[in-house]
Amino acid sequence: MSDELQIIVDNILAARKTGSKAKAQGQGLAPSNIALCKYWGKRNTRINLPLTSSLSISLASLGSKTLVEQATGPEDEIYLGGEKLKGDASFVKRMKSFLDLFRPSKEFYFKVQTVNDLPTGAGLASSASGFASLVLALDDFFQYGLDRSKLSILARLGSGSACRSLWHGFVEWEAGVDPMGMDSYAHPLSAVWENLCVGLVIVESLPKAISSREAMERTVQTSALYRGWEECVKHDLALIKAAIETKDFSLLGRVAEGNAMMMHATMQNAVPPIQYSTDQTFAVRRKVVRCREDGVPVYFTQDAGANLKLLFQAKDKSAILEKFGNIPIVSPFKDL
Ligand code: 2P0
Repeated sequence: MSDELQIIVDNILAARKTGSKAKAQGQGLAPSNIALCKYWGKRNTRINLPLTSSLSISLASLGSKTLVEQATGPEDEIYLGGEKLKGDASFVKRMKSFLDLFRPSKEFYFKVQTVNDLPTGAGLASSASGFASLVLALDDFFQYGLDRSKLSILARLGSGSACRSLWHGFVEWEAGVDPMGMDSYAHPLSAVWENLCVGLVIVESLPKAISSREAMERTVQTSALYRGWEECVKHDLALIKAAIETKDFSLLGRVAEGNAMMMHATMQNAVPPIQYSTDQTFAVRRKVVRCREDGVPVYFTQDAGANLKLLFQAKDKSAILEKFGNIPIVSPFKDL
C-alpha cells in the first residue's frame, strides 16, 4: 500500500478515543446500496476519489456482516460465507493490503469473517457492504469510537461505493475537492419514502468477467462519450434530489434509469468496449418498458453487472411479482 494511504488512515485514527483497547472480537453490519446516480470514474485511483458525486439507496437488512479478531496463526485468515479463502486470491490480496493500514504491529494478523446476503462480485454491491462492514468491525474491535463520516472515508479507501453503505435510506457521496480526499465522504439525506420498493432481478450470480474498477478506468481513459458524463451527473443529481424532495416517483425512476443507461453507454464506447448486459438483461429491460406501457410504473437501474434492480411503489408489488416472478423485494424504509 502507498504511503499516501497510510498517511490518510493515520490522520483519521488520530481522532480515535484515547486509551481505546482492542476487544476480543469486533462486529460490523452494513447494508448494500444501489446508486440512483452512479459513481463512474475516479480522479485518483489509489485513494478512490470520484470525478463526480453520486446518490444511492440502501437495501435495509440486505448487506454484509463482518467479524474481526486477532488470528492465532502467522498470517491473515479471510473467510467469505464460512469458507476460508486462499492467500493468493485477488480479493484476499486486496483485503490484506487494506488490513495493513490498521495493524498495530507487523506481527499482528487478522481473522476476518464476512457473510454477504447477496451473491459476491455480480454487480450487487457486495464490495460496498463488505468494506463498510469491515470498517465498522475494525472500529468496534479496536474501540476507535470514530464518527461515521470518518468511517465513510476509511470505507472509501477499500472500495469507493462502500462509503455510502454506512447509512440506511438515501445517501449522497460528495466528490469533494481535497487532493487527499478528506472531504470526499457520504452523508444520509433526511427524506423518508415509505412506499418505495426495490426488486432484484438476478439473471447472473457468477462473478463478472471484468471488475468494475478496471471497467471504470478503461472508460475514463478511452471512451469519447465519457466526456459528457460530468454534465450528465450534475443534471441527474439535481433532478433526483428534487424527485426525492417532492416524492415524484416517475421523475425519480426516469432519471435513475437514464443515468444507468448513460453509464452503460460510456462503457460500450470504451476501447475495447465493455458489455455487462446479457440477452436476459435486454429481455428484462424490454419487459420493464412493456410494463410501463401497460400502466405499471416501474423503472430499472443496472450496475457493473448483468443484473437489474427495479424501482416501483408498494401499491404495485403484486403486479410486479406477477410479471417478474418471485423476485426478492426490499422496502428500504420499512424493512429496517
Ligand atoms: C455505483 N459502481 O455508484 C457504481 C455504479 C458500479 C456501477 O461503485 O474501484 O466497487 O472499489 O472504488 O465501488 C462499483 O465500484 O469501485 C460502483 P472501486 P466500486 O455503485
